[in-house]
Parts: sequence; C-alpha cells; structure tokens
Amino acid sequence: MAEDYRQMWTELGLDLPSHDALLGVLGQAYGDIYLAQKDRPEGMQYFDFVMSEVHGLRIKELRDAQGNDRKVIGSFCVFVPEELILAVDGISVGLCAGTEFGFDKAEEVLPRNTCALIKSAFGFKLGKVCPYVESSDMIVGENTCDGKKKSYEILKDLVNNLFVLDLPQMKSEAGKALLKAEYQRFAKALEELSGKKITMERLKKGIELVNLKRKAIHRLSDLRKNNPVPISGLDALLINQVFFYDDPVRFTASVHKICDELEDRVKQGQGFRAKETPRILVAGCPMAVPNWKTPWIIESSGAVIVGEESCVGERGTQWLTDESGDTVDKLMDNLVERYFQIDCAVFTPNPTRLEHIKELAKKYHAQGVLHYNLQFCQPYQIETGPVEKALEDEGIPVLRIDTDYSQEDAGQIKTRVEAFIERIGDGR
Ligand code: BJ8
Repeated sequence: MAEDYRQMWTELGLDLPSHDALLGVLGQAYGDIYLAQKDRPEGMQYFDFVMSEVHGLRIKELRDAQGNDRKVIGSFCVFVPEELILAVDGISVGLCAGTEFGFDKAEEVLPRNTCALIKSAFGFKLGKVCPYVESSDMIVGENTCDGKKKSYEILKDLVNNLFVLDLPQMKSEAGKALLKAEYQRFAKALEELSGKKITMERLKKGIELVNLKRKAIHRLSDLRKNNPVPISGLDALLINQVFFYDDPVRFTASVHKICDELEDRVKQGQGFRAKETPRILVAGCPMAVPNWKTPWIIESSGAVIVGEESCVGERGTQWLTDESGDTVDKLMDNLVERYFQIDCAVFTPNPTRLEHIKELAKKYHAQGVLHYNLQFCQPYQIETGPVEKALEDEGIPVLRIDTDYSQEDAGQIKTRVEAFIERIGDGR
C-alpha cells in the first residue's frame, strides 16, 4: 500500500522514513502473530484488510469525509461518547497506541516511568508517524489517571485543538452531575467545530448507531461462551480494536458476518482449539493496536482467551444507551446513565469492577483470570490486589502480569503463563 499513499502521508506531515519503519514492524508482527494462526474464520479477512489499510484507505476515507464537511475527532478513552460525535455527523477515531515506537522522543517530554500507553501516544505524535492524530480536527483528552491528566498539559502545545473532559472520580450524584455538565460542554464544542446543531433526531440516530455496533460485539462475545470456543482471543481482540477505527455501519455488518460463520462453527462443534483447552479471561489495562504480546503468549502456550475485561473489550462495550426520550436533554441523561457505569480503575472506591470480573469469569466459563497491568499504571496495579482477593475467594485462580510494550520480558512472562495454564488445566 505504501506507494499509493505517500503523497497523502506527506501532506499530513508524517516523517516518511520513520513511518515506513513503523509499518514494517507492524506488518511483521501482524504476519507472525495473526496470519500464522491456523483455521481462522474467513470473516477475519475483512479485519485483516482493515489492518493492512489502517494507515492507507481508512485515512483516505477520513480525508474524503473532511472534504464533505465532516470532522474527525480523535480520543483516548471510552468515556468520550461517540454518540455525540455522530450527532454532528463527525467521525470518531481512537488514538491510543500499543508499540514503543518513538519512546525516545516521548521520554524527552515525559518521565520514563510513565505508562507505555501514554508514552506511545506521545511517541506517535512527536515521531510524526500517526496519520490519525494528524487527521484529527479535535483531540479529546480526559481527566482520568494522573499520567493522562498531566500529560495533556503538554499535549495541548503539540496539537491544534485539544479539548479536555473533566471526568468524575467517584460514583456519586455530584459525580454524575459533573459528567452531564461535561458532556454538555463537549456537545457545545462539537457544535461549534462542526457548525451543526445537535438535535434530538441526530442524537437519537447516533445512539442507535453505536448501540448497533455494541450489539454486534455482544453477539461475538456470546459466541465465545461456547466450548470449544469458535474464535481465538487474538482475533476477537483485533475486532475489539478495530471497533475504534472503522466506519460504524460497515464494522457492524462485518461483525455480524463473522458471527454467522462462528454460529455455523459452533453447530458443527468446530473450535479454535480442542474442548479441553484451558480458558482464560484477561482483565485490566486496555490493549491498543499492536499490543498483542500477552494474548499471543497466552494462546501460543496452549490456552484460549474467552473474554477481555478491558476498555478494548467488555468494559468499553458492555452497556447499551437507552434510546427512549424525545428531547436532547433526556437523551443526554441516557448517555450519562450509560457511561457512568464504566468501572475504570480511576474511580474510588470501585467495587462494581470486582463484581463484573467475577461475573465475566463465570459467564465465559473461564478457569483462570490473567490480570494485565501496564507498568506505572497505578490505578490498575493497585486494584489488582482486591481483584485477586475477590476472585480467589470464589476459587478462581489469578495470574498477575505487570509489563510494558517491550519484548524483553516475553520469555519470563511465557514461563509464568505456562505454569498458570498447567495449574488451571489441572483444576488446582
Ligand atoms: S476508562 S481504562 S480508556 S482511562 S494504562 S493511561 S489508566 S496509567 S487507559 Fe483508560 Fe478511559 Fe479508564 Fe478505560 Fe492511565 Fe493506566 Fe496508562 Fe490507562
């Protein structure tokens, strides 16, 4: 694809040699991790295509849409409501990144002991390798963890139009009121940027579109409850990652298409692995493209991932927004109700997350939970203790992995994961 899009990348201000190097690394990792899997569902070809064109055709589509008076909004958090973006005919894209590309540059402006997710986003911006950042008409940050909150103070001078949402940290009535006020402020900023008014009809349409996208993912998740599980965790993770980039209508149709195929597989008793394969739920920090290290280790060590308690996964998609109501204000309340349920570890206290992980482990018949933490992510690292306790009280074994985006610890993680798989496989 590289040759066809060089002009576009130049216009976006990308550093072409660095960008070529990034695409080289990405392509290699994709081949080694994804394409090397056996008997993948045919429906994954669509997602392979999306990935092969993630810096090409999709960016061209965004630019064409901008030419037709649509705005592109980039964000880093599942608290940013795509429904509001769609209500001004905007396009939502995720900006989180999952590789240590550009860390040297990121560490010139951020402390080394910043989590890899934040450093990666900065590395992509400073290294001029991310066409999504460069295509965004507005970038939305949020006051969640301290790392993000403080780094946006630096990011605001590096990008054109940064809007920071002030998010609550407690699930109180005051917290809910703050979320509503902030969503209203965001809606106003979107209206000003786009020149389009958020009407009840437009907002309702946006809610319906995002709900359809979520329902398709729920269907995929339901299929993963089967034994044998009809799709690898790696492929399911990829679909959850593409959720943040693709056109919502096309994405929804593609997820249903693969689900039709997976239903057939289930009927025929066909699985990604044999019935006896140990089943693992992954919980914790979000995994952005191309952060596939830990899932790849799990599945190449003989287990299968059956679900993700993650913002790139069930924490991000699990609730629908109520579509009823005939005023913008009522629909805004519905949005607030839906988003306020997200149990990100930045909330204190955060008991519902423990309950959700337990529920998910049972729902997906997981024999063990791998709690995935990015190093220097205090919210999830600290919350691992209570999660371990809650799960082990229920007899569900937990393996805690603290890692980053480097490959240096891959061997060590593999040894620990193999021992864990042996333990849960034995039912010990
Ligand atoms: S709602 S999980 S997407 S904030 S890994 S940057 S928390 S130090 S990503 Fe998140 Fe929204 Fe919460 Fe979800 Fe900080 Fe931790 Fe890094 Fe993190």
